[in-house]
Amino acid sequence: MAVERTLSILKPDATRRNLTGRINAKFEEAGLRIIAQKRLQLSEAQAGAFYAVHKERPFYKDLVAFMTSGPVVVQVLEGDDAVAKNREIMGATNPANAAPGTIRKEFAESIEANSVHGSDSAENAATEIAFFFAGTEIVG
Ligand code: IDP
Ligand code: MG
Repeated sequence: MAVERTLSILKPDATRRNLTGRINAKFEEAGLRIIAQKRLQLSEAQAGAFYAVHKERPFYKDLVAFMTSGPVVVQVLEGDDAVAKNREIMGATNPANAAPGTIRKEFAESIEANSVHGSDSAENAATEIAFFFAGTEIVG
């Protein structure tokens, strides 16, 4: 297993309900280390650019509105197989399909307000990390 880094976002539904510590505990209990973290208010342009891959999807406009509806916490997680491990800890996109014990099963409000984002490949992780963090802000 290779040590990897992945980009994680605690979404506005999570910050609004004061869940940042409980969600971070899930990452740390699973062996992922939070090696960079900051709280941000995303602009419409930032959220739109971050989710540009979903531009043609029917939920894109609502997703951008949701992601700018309150603060987010962006993070870099590091550990063995971090990309896949984080997706496992997060659970399925739709909380109705998420496995017991996952973040989305325990905390998500809906398929849209599903508490966390996690990169879906090592390649996308590198792009997404660079979107939010300068190299000097990441301390492994
Ligand atoms: P992921 O976050 O599990 O990788 P994606 O398919 O990449 O899921 O979708 C990005 C985000 O868009 C989801 O986390 C969720 O917030 C939102 N989303 C995905 N599918 C839907 C949908 O069918 N309706 C509303 N929002 C959706
Ligand atoms: Mg995705």
